[in-house]
Amino acid sequence: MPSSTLRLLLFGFELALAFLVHAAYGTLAAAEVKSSLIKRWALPDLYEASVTELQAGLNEGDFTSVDLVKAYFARISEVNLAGPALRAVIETNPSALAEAAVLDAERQLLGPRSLLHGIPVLLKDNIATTASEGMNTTAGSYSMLGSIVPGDAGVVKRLRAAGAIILGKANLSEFAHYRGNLASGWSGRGGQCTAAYYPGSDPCGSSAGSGVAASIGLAAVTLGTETDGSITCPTSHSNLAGIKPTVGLTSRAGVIPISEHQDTVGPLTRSVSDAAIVLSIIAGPDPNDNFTLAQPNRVPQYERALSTSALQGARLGVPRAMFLEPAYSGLDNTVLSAFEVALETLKSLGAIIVDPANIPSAYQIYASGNESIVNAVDFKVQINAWYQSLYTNPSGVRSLADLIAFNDANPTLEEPTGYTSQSILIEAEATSGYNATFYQALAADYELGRTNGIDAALQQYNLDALILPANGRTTTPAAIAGYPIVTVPLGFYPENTTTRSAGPNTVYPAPGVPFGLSFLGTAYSEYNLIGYAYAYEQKTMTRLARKAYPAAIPTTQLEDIISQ
Ligand SMILES: *[C@@H]1O[C@H](CO)[C@@H](O)[C@H](O)[C@H]1NC(C)=O
Ligand SMILES: *[C@@H]1O[C@H](CO)[C@@H](O)[C@H](O)[C@H]1NC(C)=O
Ligand SMILES: *[C@@H]1O[C@H](CO)[C@@H](O)[C@H](O)[C@H]1NC(C)=O
Ligand SMILES: *[C@@H]1O[C@H](CO)[C@@H](O)[C@H](O)[C@H]1NC(C)=O
Ligand SMILES: *[C@@H]1O[C@H](CO)[C@@H](O)[C@H](O)[C@H]1NC(C)=O
Ligand SMILES: CC(=O)N[C@H]1CO[C@H](CO)[C@@H](O)[C@@H]1O
Repeated sequence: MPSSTLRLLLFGFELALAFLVHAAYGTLAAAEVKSSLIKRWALPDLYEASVTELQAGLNEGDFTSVDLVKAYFARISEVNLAGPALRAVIETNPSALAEAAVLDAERQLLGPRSLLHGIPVLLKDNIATTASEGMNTTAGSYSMLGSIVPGDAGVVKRLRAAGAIILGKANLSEFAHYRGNLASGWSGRGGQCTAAYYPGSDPCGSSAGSGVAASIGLAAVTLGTETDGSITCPTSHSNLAGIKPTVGLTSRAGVIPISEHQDTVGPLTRSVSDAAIVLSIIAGPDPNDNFTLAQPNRVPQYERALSTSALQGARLGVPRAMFLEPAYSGLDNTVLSAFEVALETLKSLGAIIVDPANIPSAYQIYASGNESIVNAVDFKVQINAWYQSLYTNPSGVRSLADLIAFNDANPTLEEPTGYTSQSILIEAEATSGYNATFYQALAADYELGRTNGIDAALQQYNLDALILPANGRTTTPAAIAGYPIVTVPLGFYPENTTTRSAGPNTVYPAPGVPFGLSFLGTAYSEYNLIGYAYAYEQKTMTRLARKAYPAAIPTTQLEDIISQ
């Protein structure tokens, strides 16, 4: 029986019960029973609950943040190692319940600090939280287990100041997929994360656990990071809204790095509204990340961009030559035909579609080795600095060279069957710091991604944004440019899809698995991109067309916690 039918039946039953109580005990008792039953009927379903719904329930006193944390913990235990063993979460926060109680008390006295007051947030395990709170920060690697980081990441400081509760750490592709030729979503500490729309399906990475956790309501919202595809692709594979912000909009201080020229922190959520709320809070300058000091003066209130008419008159370009490039694997007929339908929908919402509107550098970007040079040199310099910055590290690892040796010395932890490669670490170790070759590669990337890339297409065709399917390697132009991407659900593979291997233990595509649509723009164009994505999302509501497979849907709801 669909849950909506069940709820209607229950509601009818509850009203009848209230009536009987009324007859037997008089008006007061009946009113009490009725109001408590109607409250329970009105509690948000944590599978889909939005930040504003949760915030309203907290303000109404329907439930507390302590209830929310308990409910999410229970949902995590149902599916993380038990049941479908999705392995989306590495650790939960042992201080979360105590923090929630303090924030509940503060709400009673003073009201909420922000829309995220008392809202549980899950962080990718490369985003630092102060060790005294009880959680590790490891990028999934045993080489950092028990290490003491200097403190909270810049984005975590902002979350805490807004009253958010850090619920735990999400699994990821180890080192944000900067380790070797490995399947997405695997880390030594977390094991193989799989997505919730088909058993054993590829969650994509590297923010794999953040995506899977958001998709089935293991937290209210989650944070991930992207260097090239790591928010966009898990957003796509988990039927979510995601924002990869401009490099420099959100602080990377306290984030285990790949490359300061490409890394960025952003939200993975069930709706564009939630993503906008989170971005408004985590964006802004941080003296500990000087890239953020170059951002425009004021962080916009991104919620204000949420208008269903945002696409009226917007000029959107289709960089179609990118689809023809063989390197863009993942753009099969299912995705491409859904994309064609999306173009018609966008037109019906008032957008002007310019097609084709090619990125002049598209072919050169895929032939170019510049991104690898920039990332390899940056990674070695920055990961060495990370290990050096740790107050203590029980593994004894203090450098990239130590890490490579540690992995080889601990094969059961870090090199189990099917997950042995560390080719990228070895390649990075072979680099020798910032020299002319590096700066030439960086300049070439900015030219390929910006001046002869995204900005060239935007200017040549007088566009507000570009649109692309989110699967495949469609993220690289924005990655090397440091430019933003906003992704929303586009469609699902049909039931008769033949599964293909995506790693030793994962498949993609598969019957019913989701894929997304991306809006790309120039630096700091998030406000407009959020508007376009929102208008499209509200028209299509694709996310609601399909749920996770039954075993991957946690059953614990707030009413189970409240009635205990
Ligand atoms: C890290 O994980 C270990 C082992 O699970 C645990 O004992 C410890 O409390 C965690 N936190 C820190 C900061 O080490
Ligand atoms: C950040 O500071 C470093 C030196 O500390 C400098 O090399 C770099 O250019 C600065 N970056 C920005 C974007 O200001
Ligand atoms: C970097 O990009 C430039 C411009 O496209 C190209 O000429 C050069 O060959 C690239 N370098 C590498 C190492 O691929
Ligand atoms: C810069 O270092 C790389 C190794 O990281 C090396 O291959 C390259 O030749 C060096 N370039 C110059 C100009 O020395
Ligand atoms: C899957 O079903 C659709 C109709 O729903 C059909 O057009 C398509 O050819 C089928 N594909 C395969 C691989 O059987
Ligand atoms: C919260 C949680 O379930 N964490 C688990 C993640 O996976 C590792 C490895 O299996 C377990 O040790 C953790 O308990």
